Amino acid sequence: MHYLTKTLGLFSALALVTASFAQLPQKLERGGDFSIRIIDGRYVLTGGLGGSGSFRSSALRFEFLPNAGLDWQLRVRDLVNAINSDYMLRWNTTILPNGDIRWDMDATPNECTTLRIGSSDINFKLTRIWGRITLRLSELTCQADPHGRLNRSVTVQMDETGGDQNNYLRLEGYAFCVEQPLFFTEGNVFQLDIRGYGGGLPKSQGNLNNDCVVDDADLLIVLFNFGTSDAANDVNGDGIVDDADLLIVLFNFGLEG
Ligand SMILES: [Ca+2]
Ligand SMILES: [Ca+2]
Repeated sequence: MHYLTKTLGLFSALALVTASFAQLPQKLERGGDFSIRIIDGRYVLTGGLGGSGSFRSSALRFEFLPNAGLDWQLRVRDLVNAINSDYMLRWNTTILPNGDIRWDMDATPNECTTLRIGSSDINFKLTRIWGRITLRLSELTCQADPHGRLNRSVTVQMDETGGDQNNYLRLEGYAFCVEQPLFFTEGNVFQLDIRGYGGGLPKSQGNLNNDCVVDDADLLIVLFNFGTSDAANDVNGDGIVDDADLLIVLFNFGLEG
């Protein structure tokens, strides 16, 4: 009996350790979207077109794709401002054994678009673009998105980890859209410094007061507004606060974002 209790105790201890690793990616997914910014990086272009400089982005918001875990997508132009293409790039997720998130993207647009060099737009056939981002998740106290892009509080911070081997962006194509070796151009982005925010719980999960937990405070808000059409307190956004909203709060009761 004593032995059994000890064994069970060990199992629960292990389960707790596993849970703590799994928890942050799950929190991120429950949030539904995230904000991310490339604080700094370097790019080098070689071949048909040459050049180098800094590579940065403003903070942007992205939603996770429906029923696809932490996968997300963005347009080429959102990733590389200098390229005027709406081609969608999908980032596929791997959660590494240590809890880090790895996003991989590899696309072959084969599109004649433009690439801005200095102040001029040069025709450029983007044949392939690919990259990898590896982020370490850490827990934040519930607070407004420091990037100011998400309209709810966040609980997870993400920072790039693993150096250039695990954080890079590359592209290949042809200057002037002329598919000759002379015009073949390669782009390499490295020394990336990336910061992201996510987690928290959206209103749609029953967190009406934006405090990153579904609890009795949210329940009271639904009860006090029961039967009204107050959009701020309408969990499922169907125009009325009713038993459907109450059920969402009850079903998620105790959930922490
Ligand atoms: Ca709440
Ligand atoms: Ca409702």
